[in-house]
Amino acid sequence: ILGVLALMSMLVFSCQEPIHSLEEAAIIPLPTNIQSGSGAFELTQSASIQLVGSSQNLSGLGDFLASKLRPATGYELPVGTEEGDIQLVLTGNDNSESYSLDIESSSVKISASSEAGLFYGIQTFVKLFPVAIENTSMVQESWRIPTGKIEDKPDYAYRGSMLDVARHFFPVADVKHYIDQMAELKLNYLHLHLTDDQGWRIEITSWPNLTTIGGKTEVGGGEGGYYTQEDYKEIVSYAAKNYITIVPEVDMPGHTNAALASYGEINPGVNLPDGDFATMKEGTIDFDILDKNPQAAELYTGIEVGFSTLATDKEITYQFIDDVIREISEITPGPYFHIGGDESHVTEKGDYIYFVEKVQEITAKYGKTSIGWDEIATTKLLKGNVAQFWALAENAKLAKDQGNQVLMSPAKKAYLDMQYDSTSRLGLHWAAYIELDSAYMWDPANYADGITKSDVFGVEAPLWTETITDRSDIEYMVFPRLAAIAEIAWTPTSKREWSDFQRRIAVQGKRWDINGINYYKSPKVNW
Ligand code: TNX
Repeated sequence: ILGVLALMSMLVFSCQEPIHSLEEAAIIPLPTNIQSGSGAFELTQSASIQLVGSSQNLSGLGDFLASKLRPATGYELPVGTEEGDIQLVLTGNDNSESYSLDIESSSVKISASSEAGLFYGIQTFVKLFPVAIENTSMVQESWRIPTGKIEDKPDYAYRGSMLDVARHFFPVADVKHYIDQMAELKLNYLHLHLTDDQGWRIEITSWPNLTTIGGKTEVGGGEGGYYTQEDYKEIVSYAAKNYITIVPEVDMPGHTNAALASYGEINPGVNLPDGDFATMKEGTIDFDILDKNPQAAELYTGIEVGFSTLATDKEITYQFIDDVIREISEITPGPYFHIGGDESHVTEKGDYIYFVEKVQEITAKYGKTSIGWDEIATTKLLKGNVAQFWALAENAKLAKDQGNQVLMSPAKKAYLDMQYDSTSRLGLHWAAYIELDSAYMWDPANYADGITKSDVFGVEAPLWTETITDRSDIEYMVFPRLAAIAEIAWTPTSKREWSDFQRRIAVQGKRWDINGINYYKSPKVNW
């Protein structure tokens, strides 16, 4: 009897019941509109994918869908223009990210007026199948999904995450893996925090020491690393295939110790090679030369913030910044360049304003819109530039009052490096402990005093990596919270419900299990 019971429980465990209506589907982010039908569509051996319409990558989208369904089903799923059971219909070529998904008992139609919309429709479709669809080798299942119709579009056009590759360096493969996970959640911007006190992570050919010196370490004294421009291009194009735009950040004028260690001339002040400035007699030293060439800073591997600053009053600093922004902009097809601007505690206020205004001009000269941490709103913002709210509502308000928008990343809700609770092995807690329910229950349009929906540019969840050293650590801090933030960015607040999210995230956990993702098993969820 025991043996029979064990066998039965194994069976229950291994074949998850197919869902009986579309409303039971566990899709994250929750689609805006779901109408259940009364039948079922079954994906069978003979199924094929039909492309309707034309665009640069329509067939790539067909292949993408096939590649999601082939491994677990073992079906061939040919992709072409002949009549097929699954139709991908591209009806236009605009910026919309909306899609509709019609499931009838004999066919499925995913249609959209943009490739991105089709991509999201595909992501939703795949998640209607039993979770076993995630397997990379064949499983016996009945691949049935309920009929009905989904119409869906995002609430915010900018749905992002940030990865801090400066405090700890992560190889290209880890970034690609992160991109895959983001794409499943319909996130569309990956902000790479490429520079900080502890490391410079992007090759700048005109200033090679940035990587040969500044890239050689990280928090805790590890060996660091950097992306060559070829690596960066590879990340950009991999992201683009997932309808994700890269936003590069060069944090300045603070958070620049790695750059200051690489080149003496961009350091503030005059540091004499040996000896004491005060005891030098006038006429014995060439102040001009010294002023151009103060000593470089020491490399830094701790986790304090706010101690470094570029020289804001030197021509050479702006030449440096011009070169950096030019080189990175040339290999960045996206419209945004993040200029940092946070925690510049050792830059005089007036110098900070002068600096940030000048850097915005340089960014604009290279055709990019600037994004910066909320402190940049204390300067005059160029039209269209964006302040990223993380701490100070009064800064968000300053941006709004200038007619600029705010990207919402409140540290108390959206910071993925915050510990879940006091027992978390990784993370910091200066802003808050953020359990999954806390990460889920807030509204970007109603969070910072004085900021309303029309002021909100979008939502972004940053992962700072002072305490994070590898892919598995990243996954532990990011999941499940990134799913919560993705839903906040995609699904209108009026449609979101914590109890329903709890149900859906538990199913998502099963998908993560199959994919080997090291997510945090929050006690708030019945996994
Ligand atoms: C504050 S948030 C920072 C980062 C740290 C982070 C740690 C912001 C704009 N600056 O430099 O990594 O806290 O949580």
